[in-house]
Amino acid sequence: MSDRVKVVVTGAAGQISYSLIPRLVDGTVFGNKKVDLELVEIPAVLNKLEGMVMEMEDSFFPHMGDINITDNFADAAENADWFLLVGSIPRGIVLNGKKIEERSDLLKVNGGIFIDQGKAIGEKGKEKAKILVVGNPANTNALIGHHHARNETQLWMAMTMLDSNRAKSFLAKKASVGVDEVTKMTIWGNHSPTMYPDFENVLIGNQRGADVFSDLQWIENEFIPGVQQRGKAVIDARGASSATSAAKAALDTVRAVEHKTIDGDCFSAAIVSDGSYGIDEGLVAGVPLISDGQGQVNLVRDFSLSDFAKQRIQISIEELKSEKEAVADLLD
Ligand code: NAX
Repeated sequence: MSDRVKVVVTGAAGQISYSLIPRLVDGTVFGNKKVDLELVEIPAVLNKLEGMVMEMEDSFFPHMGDINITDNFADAAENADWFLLVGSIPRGIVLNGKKIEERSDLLKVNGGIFIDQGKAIGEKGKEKAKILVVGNPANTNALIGHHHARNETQLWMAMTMLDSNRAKSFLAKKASVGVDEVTKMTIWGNHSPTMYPDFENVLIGNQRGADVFSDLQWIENEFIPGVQQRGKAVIDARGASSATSAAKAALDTVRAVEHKTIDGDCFSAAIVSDGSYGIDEGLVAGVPLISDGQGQVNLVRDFSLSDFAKQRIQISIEELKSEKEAVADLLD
């Protein structure tokens, strides 16, 4: 196994990346490997990345390998093992004289970025490279990227770990246990307010959530909407979207893939559906996953879903289907 790992991060001058990048080289994610970093940004903010590189050099990270900044994604993709696609165009920005406000415009503008990035990853990224899409709309961006990559050895994921971590925190408080006692958490569907946090299959210690959480009023009126709307609550309170917790979630996802999943646990990310659990084949939807720690990630296939869960998941799947329709012209 190589003693180096090459990681490409887009949106590298953004607020999530500011928390994320230093922690990629602190030795906790990739162990003893040297981490080569390719930091990608749009030309207008490349100079900000020069400051980032200086800070990285000034931080004394023994695990940091080469660090390069570029606005050329295709060059950065060459032989990369991991792609953390954080970069995206936010809602509200004016592009070519038009304000990007509608979700359909947002889908198209960001989807467009993922055509070229997908092609470059498929052609130039390593066989079995791992791709984590963080930039929103994450699931549909991943759908577009995967479609254009045309490389089935690679694993495309969209991030639902932040939602999963949030859900664990809500459930731990309710059950009066530490967050470390909450395992086997899955976010089903889209990373959007339709996501479904699975309180029934989760484990609190050794007990199934379905046996622990009998207060269904709380589940329906506080837990599910609380997790679904947490991103907005953070924006309302902080005046900016989640950054530290989003960076931690991206690191948790990389760690979950790189290390063998503990028996009986799983982790949450959205991957391309093979039709299991009634999720339309080809959609990128949140599901329970396990890793063998050797680069192979598998779907956990034996979750039982109540009618309530199935109905909630279907709402999110319908949303993913409509997002796919909205970007149909980007999928040729
Ligand atoms: P910022 O606006 O701070 O940073 C985004 C960066 O991306 C900017 O520096 C921009 O120049 C860059 N960028 C835009 N187009 C690019 C391209 N084609 N190539 C390379 N870089 C490009 O946003 P930040 O707060 O860091 O959030 C980044 C994305 O994460 C947003 O789309 C956000 O909605 C999304 N999130 C996703 C989460 C998830 O759980 N999946 C949670 C957190 C976050 O909201």
